[in-house]
Amino acid sequence: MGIVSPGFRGRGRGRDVKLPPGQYLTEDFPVLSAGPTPRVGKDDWEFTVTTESGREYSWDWRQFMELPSETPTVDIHCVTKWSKLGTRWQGVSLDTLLADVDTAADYVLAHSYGGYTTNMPLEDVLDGQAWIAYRFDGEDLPAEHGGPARLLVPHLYFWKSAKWVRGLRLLDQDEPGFWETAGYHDYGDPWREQRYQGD
Ligand SMILES: Nc1nc2c(c(=O)[nH]1)N[C@H]1C(S)=C(S)[C@@H](COP(=O)(O)O)O[C@H]1N2
Ligand SMILES: [Mo]
Repeated sequence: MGIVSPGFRGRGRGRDVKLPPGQYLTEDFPVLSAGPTPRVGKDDWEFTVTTESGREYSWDWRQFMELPSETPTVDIHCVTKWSKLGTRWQGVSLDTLLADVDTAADYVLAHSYGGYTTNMPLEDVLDGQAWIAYRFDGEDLPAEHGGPARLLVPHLYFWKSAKWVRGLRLLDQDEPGFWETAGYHDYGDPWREQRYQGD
């Protein structure tokens, strides 16, 4: 008899759990931050989209709360190998935020209060794939998990989901962010195990 008890692989509410290669399941919600947690009050919070021509679109918290929100339930995959299934969020779709933004850019660089950045193709944050999330599991998003609001891009490794997000820069040319500059993969698809440059 092995140390993996029968039925272990069947965990996760009866469905067959399919994880990206090299990942393991966790039930808790680890905190991974490269620096101190910025404390950004909702009164001071602002979210700005800057286009490739320098045009800016900004929302303060009150305006942001007036936008229609969605409640995605998604699986998240951290490059340190934990995955968490069925996480429940509330946030504003990037489709909503970018709907009236005049751009022909191909890339986006998300930037955060505290200085963190991360990049991805613009098409990866459109078509129902990304949100600015402000609630997790029915509660306001705690500061350690990125509150007041964070980017949520669950189909890419979780380092792309910038906590304390303050804006998006839309760019004609790809520009690597914090971890991408440090040797992590430019795109970061967990299903293709794109952890590091060259993967
Ligand atoms: N601003 C900011 N966003 C960040 C990070 C960070 O250090 N700073 N870490 C990233 C990494 S590596 C992961 S795995 C997730 C962790 O989110 P969590 O702490 O809510 O689990 O946030 C991502 N977003
Ligand atoms: Mo991570």
